[in-house]
Amino acid sequence: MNHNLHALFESRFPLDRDTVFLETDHGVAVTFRELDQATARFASYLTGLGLKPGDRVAAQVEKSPQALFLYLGCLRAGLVWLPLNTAYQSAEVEYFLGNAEPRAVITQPKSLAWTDEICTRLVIPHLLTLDEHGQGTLMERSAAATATFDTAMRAADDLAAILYTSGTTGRSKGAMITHRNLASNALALHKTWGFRPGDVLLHTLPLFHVHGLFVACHCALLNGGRMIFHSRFEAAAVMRALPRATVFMGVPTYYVRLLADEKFDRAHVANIRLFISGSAPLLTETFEAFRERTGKVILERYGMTETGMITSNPLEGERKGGTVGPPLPGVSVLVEGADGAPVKSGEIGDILVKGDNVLPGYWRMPEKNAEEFTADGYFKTGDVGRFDEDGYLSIVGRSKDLVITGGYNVYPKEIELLLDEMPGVAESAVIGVPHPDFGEAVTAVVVQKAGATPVVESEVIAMLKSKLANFKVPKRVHVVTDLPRNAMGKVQKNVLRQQYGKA
Ligand code: MCA
Ligand code: AMP
Repeated sequence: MNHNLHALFESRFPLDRDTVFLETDHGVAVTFRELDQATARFASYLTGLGLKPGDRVAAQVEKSPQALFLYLGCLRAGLVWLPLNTAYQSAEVEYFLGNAEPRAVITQPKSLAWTDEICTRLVIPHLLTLDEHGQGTLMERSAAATATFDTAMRAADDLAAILYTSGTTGRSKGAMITHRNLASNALALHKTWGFRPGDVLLHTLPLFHVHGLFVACHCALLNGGRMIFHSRFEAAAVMRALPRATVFMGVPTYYVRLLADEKFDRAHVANIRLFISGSAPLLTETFEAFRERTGKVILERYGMTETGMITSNPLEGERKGGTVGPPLPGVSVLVEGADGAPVKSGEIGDILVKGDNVLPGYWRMPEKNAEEFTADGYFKTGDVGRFDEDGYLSIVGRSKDLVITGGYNVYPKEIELLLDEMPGVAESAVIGVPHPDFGEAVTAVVVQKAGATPVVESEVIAMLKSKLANFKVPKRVHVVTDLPRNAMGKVQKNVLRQQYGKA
């Protein structure tokens, strides 16, 4: 049997290949026949360049149907997909490319010059472009490639993708994701969320992270059904498209922004059978406000890049606000105390996960694998939670130092390392503070070095903007004379959060 995830998708394609798979916000429709041909062309072209199954293909491209087809073409050819957020700057990208050693890189025309320099330094043989309209050298050169392709044989444990996640040490790790991981999770979600013929998914998430790429697209592909594909989330455009959709997925900020528009009401959502939220905590007040305004109960689920989706509130039965529901079928979740034993329901502990959805490990980081898994193969999520008496999980905190802003993860250490190198900065602490739109906002507190050049907020922000993806840049920088510490000398970030939480 071929365990290539693409073979599973193909088995679910509708018999009538003229069925529409995707329509864009510009009204372009793509049928399953066109999808099949586009992915075959990419697979033929890339294998024609000499790329072999297991080789990595990195892509830092804006969302477009072609970007999705490129991902699927890579799957089809057995290549390993390495998606990169378009907000990443050159230093961040150089680290990822140096670590993953892709054989081909696809970038945006506007990033070509600096990406070319990186590829030359790292001796990466193939560099192509793809812009937000689905144009570029990739399209030009692959246009003549064969539009048929025999999907490459893959074992279940072969790699399908590598996704970089930042770490608490400030160093990013490549999460290795296998065909088994993706297939098991996609099948569990498709079933749990009751995808059915005729469903239309309104897709507004970015394509370079798990939520938009795996959770959303895989459900639509398994359903052999239609997606309305918006290049980005924009509340007014979503409100216009909702009446033609049946399912919508988003991060909590999307729901906050929809509610912020007074015109958003029951008429917009009448056709929607399921609103799903994840990637960050959905505030109970947002959950309640959405129910009140629309009559619809958002289904919240919980997942991670390393594990795919872990739990989900039910389709049928009660969806409890403030919880992320019970474990998905095939996923085992433990909440453990400090002694390593599971705690009773109602008690708080560390969340551990095991199942076919869980990554086999980090790319070329065996030491991380030893740290992040227990002896019996459970992955340590770094999230802290509790089960209620009905088996619903609530996330009550994180043992990892992480800020989630608008659904994007920011590891404070990465920013603190850069701040500490600045002239005039003695030390720093980066925290998340409540933010009405992004849930949490990144905030920096820096200690002025005595007698050194004064630290100026706007200059700190400008420096960070030149080095980091924009969503990681602190919205505020507070300059202080010292940081609060506990008896062990550890910075008390909880005290800082209280102090600067209202900024
Ligand atoms: C943009 N900005 C942000 C964020 N996004 N600041 C903080 N947090 C953010 N998330 C800033 C930019 O730096 C810029 O600031 C200004 O906002 C405008 O940028 P723009 O790109 O125009 O913003 P936007 O289009 O309004 O984007 C906001 C957004 C977007 C729509 C909420 O961030 C988004 O789509 N987030 C979804 C993230 C996602 O897909 N997460 C899933 C990860 P300046 O002008 O100063 O530069 S997967 C995952 O977490 C797991 C597996 C799971 O469970 O799903
Ligand atoms: P990522 O590294 O982008 O995969 O983000 C994974 C992290 O997002 C998890 O470890 C959680 O901390 C957080 N997360 C995802 N979904 C939820 C949710 N529904 N509620 C709270 N936190 C969530």
